[in-house]
Amino acid sequence: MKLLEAHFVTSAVDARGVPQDGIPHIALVGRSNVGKSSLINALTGMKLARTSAAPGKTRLANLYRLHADGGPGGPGRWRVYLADLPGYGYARGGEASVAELARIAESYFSSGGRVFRPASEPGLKTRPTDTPHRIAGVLHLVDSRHPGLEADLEAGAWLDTLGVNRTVLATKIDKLSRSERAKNLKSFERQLGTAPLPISAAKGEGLDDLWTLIARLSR
Ligand SMILES: Nc1nc2c(ncn2[C@@H]2O[C@H](COP(=O)(O)OP(=O)(O)O)[C@@H](O)[C@H]2O)c(=O)[nH]1
Ligand SMILES: [Mg+2]
Repeated sequence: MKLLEAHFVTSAVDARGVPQDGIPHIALVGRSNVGKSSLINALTGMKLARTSAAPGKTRLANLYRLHADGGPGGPGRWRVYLADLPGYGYARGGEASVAELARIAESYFSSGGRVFRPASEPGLKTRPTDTPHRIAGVLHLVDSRHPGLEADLEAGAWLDTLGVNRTVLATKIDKLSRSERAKNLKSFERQLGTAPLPISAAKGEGLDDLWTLIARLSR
């Protein structure tokens, strides 16, 4: 697989700001500071996304368009948007993380053909909208050093109600010793119901596997 081009395209404020060009999206979701921007830069080998030691900078959905050739499925060119959504788990004043995520991500996900309905309407959790963008998958980033955070568990449960393919990425894996790594990955698997893919934007671990996943979801 070869990356041909990668660009920052736009900061979408609401659903109308999302390009309706038929290119599928993969959304990056996670707590502020978990490493979303660093991952986009590591995947592309470019400084496309602003990274920061101070959490809570992204207020909009930042869209990055990738153009690649090959990968699983053989030769052929394909495109995908990586959508860097605002981080959750940073609100002051006690707003529940899941409410925060729902608020910031709602128009993004609802314009993807899925509208979140209250539980009082059983069987009507989703409905198509007029101009959907296809969300091919969600990358749910969790910090490999901190299993069991309430915000991540709530977010995982909320994302599952959307019915989108969700992959958990355990970020900053380079910061763990061998024994911590095994222990924490097991904890995440138990808590989130799926084995996370360990990744390091700093050292490159897991990025080949992630590219394979992105190609599989996008093509
Ligand atoms: N050691 C290490 N640090 C990382 C890694 N990924 C991100 N960071 C650091 O974590 C901080 C937050 O990263 P950033 O990408 O801005 O997080 P975002 O808020 O989710 O976009 C920055 O100081 C990064 O340098 C990683 O894989 N390994
Ligand atoms: Mg960021």
